[in-house]
Amino acid sequence: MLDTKLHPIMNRWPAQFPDRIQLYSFPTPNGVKASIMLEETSLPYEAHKVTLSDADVKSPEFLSLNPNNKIPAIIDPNGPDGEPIGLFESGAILLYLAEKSGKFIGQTKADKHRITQWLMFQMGGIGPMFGQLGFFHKFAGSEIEDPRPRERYVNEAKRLLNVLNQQLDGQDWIAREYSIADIAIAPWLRGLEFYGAKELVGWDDYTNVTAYLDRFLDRPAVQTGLVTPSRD
Ligand SMILES: N[C@@H](CCC(=O)N[C@@H](CS)C(=O)NCC(=O)O)C(=O)O
Repeated sequence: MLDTKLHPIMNRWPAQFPDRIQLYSFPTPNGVKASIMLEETSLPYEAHKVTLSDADVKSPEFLSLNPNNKIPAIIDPNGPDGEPIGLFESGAILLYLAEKSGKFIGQTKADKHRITQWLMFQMGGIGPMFGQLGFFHKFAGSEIEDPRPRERYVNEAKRLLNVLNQQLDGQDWIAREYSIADIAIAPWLRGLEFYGAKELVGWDDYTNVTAYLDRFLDRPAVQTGLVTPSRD
């Protein structure tokens, strides 16, 4: 194992336990995917708070790990072949931790591909579309007079919720058994509340989805992951 103290990010966010997975994150829908997965797998880790301010995500130390200036990111000091590995993009982190732990990625190759399919559905669909909905409904975009951008993302969010609602008919989890697809999707459903957009998308009509989110939030690992690292 290489000396992880050599990574520049550790000058700004020092590791107390350099033999553990280092998580650089903030409790947002993308950030908590990594902390929930680490909690669910019981892999030893140390969490560092990296806020969304430019002073953190655009600092040279953070950019040395993720040139795309976004949380979450990890360093595993004991990666493939015992060598350290740094990773960003929450979907890549979930796949990596699933492979490392052998958990939440299904039992068969076919399961694995179905779970990956729903993970990508979140990464390419729910995440970007709900994120834009938040921008045009709650944040700076809400001041734009042209109603079309907001309408577009409201309609797209509804369409995606409908796809989820159908998929969850008669099953508890998105790819039947609990998996990284759920760890990716459910935090974004909770995000609709933060955006004040639940009524706007007709949340209560998606009864399979609302029950699914409650089921997810009941899990102890999820409850811990949602507040890791602490915002304080
Ligand atoms: N596709 C990326 C998106 C990550 C992302 O958008 N992170 C946001 C917080 S949820 C962020 O760090 N924003 C800071 C910025 O854009 O400056 C992933 O899934 O990891």
